[in-house]
Amino acid sequence: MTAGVSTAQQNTADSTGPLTHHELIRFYRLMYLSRKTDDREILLKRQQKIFFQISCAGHEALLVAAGMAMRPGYDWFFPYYRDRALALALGQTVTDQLLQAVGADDPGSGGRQMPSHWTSKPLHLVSPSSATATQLLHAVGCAEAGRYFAQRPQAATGSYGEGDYRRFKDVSFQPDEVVYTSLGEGSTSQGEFWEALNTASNSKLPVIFVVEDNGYAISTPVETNTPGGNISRLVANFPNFFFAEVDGTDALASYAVMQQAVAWCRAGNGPALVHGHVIRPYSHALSDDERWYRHASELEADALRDPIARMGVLLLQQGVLTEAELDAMHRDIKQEVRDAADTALAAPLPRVEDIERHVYSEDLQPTTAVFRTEPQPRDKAEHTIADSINQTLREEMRRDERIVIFGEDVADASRDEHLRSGAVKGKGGVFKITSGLQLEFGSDRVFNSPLAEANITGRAVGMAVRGLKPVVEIQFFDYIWPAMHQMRNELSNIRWRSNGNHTAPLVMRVPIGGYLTGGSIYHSQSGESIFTHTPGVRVVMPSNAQDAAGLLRTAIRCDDPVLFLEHKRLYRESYGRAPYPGPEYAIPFGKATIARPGGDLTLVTYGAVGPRALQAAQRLARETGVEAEVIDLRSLSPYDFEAVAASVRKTSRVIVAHEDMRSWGFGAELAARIADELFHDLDAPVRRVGARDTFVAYQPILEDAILPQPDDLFQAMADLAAF
Ligand SMILES: Cc1ncc(C[n+]2csc(CCOP(=O)(O)OP(=O)(O)O)c2C)c(N)n1
Repeated sequence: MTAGVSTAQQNTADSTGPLTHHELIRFYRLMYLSRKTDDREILLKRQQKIFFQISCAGHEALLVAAGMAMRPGYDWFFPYYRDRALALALGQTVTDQLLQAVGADDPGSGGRQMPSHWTSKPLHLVSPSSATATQLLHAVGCAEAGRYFAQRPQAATGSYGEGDYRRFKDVSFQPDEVVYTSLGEGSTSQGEFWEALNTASNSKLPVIFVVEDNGYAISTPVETNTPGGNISRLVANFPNFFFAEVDGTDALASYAVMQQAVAWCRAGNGPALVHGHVIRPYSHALSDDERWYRHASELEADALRDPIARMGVLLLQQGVLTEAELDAMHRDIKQEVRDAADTALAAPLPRVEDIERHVYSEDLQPTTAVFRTEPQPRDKAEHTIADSINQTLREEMRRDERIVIFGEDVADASRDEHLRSGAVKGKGGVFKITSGLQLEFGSDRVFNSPLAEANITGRAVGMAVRGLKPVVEIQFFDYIWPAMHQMRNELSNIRWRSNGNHTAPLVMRVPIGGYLTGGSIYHSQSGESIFTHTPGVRVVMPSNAQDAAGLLRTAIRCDDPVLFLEHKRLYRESYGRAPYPGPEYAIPFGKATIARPGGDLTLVTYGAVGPRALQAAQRLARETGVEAEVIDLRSLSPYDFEAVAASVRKTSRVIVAHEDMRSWGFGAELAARIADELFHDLDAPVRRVGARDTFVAYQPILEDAILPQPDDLFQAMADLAAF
């Protein structure tokens, strides 16, 4: 089908529908439990016993409907902060919710997350961030992973050795699993909403998007976010979707559309979008007072639609409960919430000593000797970095069926019938690094993404949470910025914020750097220090073919997210060519190499400055007799301070040189640390060489002046030697 199906506008229901009396009572109970938990949190916040409150009030009917229509621990859930009632319906306890509110050592985050960040590993509630709409792409990636495992069940099983991330992922999947994700109507303005609909639609993925439309995004009304004021009208042309717009304060109507949406997705028809009109009786959060920007008449109209009051009346009218039974239930629930609050307030607090736990994997550290193997070249033929990366990807994909590769133009050809017939040769990336991989491994393992970097990164996070190993490509470092939000706020900290419950070990390969003669502003950028300044992500940058193979293998096999920076200028240079070191060759992260030994001064560098520094060091030795030791860090986070310190203790003089701008660059941190920790070993100030504090210009004479050249490095070393 090419157009989505839509249910009747504004579904309503006034009978008790398909639910039994028992289910109706459970439905109401969950709604009331959610509201009373919010009320208790508000009280606790006023008593300064918790530190933040944001409520589910007014959204309960839609969310209990979703929870009751889906299966915890079977389906997957990527909720947002309003979804308390969903979490309760799935089986999360009030105690767990209040443990998070008081900042106790709660099972979902260990005191790291604000309240309302619903997390439970057994229930498949995946730890959300506070950013609006990022979770939608994770849901898409999760659904892709579920489908992948269903089609390749053997990829999910297998026994693996000590140095293998796969030991830590329980890859369970269900052939008809469905993925839930939700957001407010304001958040549909985020690009990631549209990027998620794009892939869910194109790939007919079983994802239910629930738009909880309470008419406001903090103080901004719906028409400011959504042209025409109705998101259902805007999305209606996405193919393959089931669409439903419903009064989300009507419990039975909500349940009916949720059931239809789930059935649509389970049957493999494609995704669904349920747009529920709800109310927001408690302002945006406790720090907000909506009377500042909403008229009293609006609030009164909303109050008439309160979902709990509506369902209470329905239960009485239909004879499901008597008033006395309803009162008794209310009393029970209030007591349950009071007891849970007492338990939460008395619970142990997280330990300060544990702050740094779960920044990185504790199970498999890429810095350890597990990843140290000797090169075993099959022959002496020398290969470029480009060939070495392609070969490593190929061999790792042969070994591990969980690896998938995607990104812009990385496939040989999306229309693969022409590829298979040999009529077209295939692209395989703008730098041809992934050339031939789709042909060998198939279009479900190597495929093109839409032109959207957040889409690539967010989907990869969702896949990695489920146990796939995405090795994605960002086409140019210059265009990594749309992915930055996903990298900084999701990829880097999902392990930490969930206290180790959810992890996303994946690899992002990124061509970086200049010296291209004409690369200009948007094809020459560096900027590695922005990522080394982000905890939770490993950053490596090889400068020769052997290191590229060894570091990439460690990146793929380890249990942490890795940013793998590939210098474009070095891809096919004769410098750095090496025999291919074999299919098991790995290098631990955080180990530098001495590219040139010397006793008079130390130059620490990495990337494309490496060969320029060697050239300068040879000239220095020739012309002045000064022998510089050149250290290639290879790995930037973690980096090998021990190697730097050992060299500085020997030479007493050090320069840190890199291609990126000097100010605020990677060298600033390294120089500061050397000055701090090696002060007594130094005979001269710590010097830095880096690019000018501009962007890189197109005209070659400008590019040469902006980026550090061998002459600059020579001069800096000569000056330092003479100090
Ligand atoms: C990317 C991002 N920008 C801004 C914020 C701050 N913020 C938190 S909630 C919110 C409003 C969200 O409104 P809506 O999506 O309609 O959901 P609602 O809270 O109304 O349920 C904003 C702007 C954020 N969390 N994330």
